[in-house]
Amino acid sequence: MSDKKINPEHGVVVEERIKVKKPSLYKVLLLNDDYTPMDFVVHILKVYFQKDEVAAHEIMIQVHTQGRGIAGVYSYDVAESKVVQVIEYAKKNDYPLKAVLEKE
Ligand code: TYC
Repeated sequence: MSDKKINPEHGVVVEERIKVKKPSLYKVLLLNDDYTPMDFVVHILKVYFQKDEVAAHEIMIQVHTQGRGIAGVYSYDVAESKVVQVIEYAKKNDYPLKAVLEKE
């Protein structure tokens, strides 16, 4: 950002450059395991990551076959809270589903 001002003491235009950093983004990754049912992972993707049935199924299969997959990309606070909510919800249902953050 650049902000030009006339200095009233000497009438010279001075330019102040202010560095504005864009906030970093974080991926929420789901990790594969052998116990969490596929339907439960699809449900998680729909409820916590606003995916439709087709997208949720694609991501679930990606995790199942590749070991991990991107559920969504968010600011740090949102991503962190999604990870906590997903792990807690899975735990409540006795599934070992894991989610982690990764900086973009
Ligand atoms: N591998 C699991 C199964 O065969 C399905 C699964 C998919 C588990 C994605 C976790 O993040 C996951 N039931």
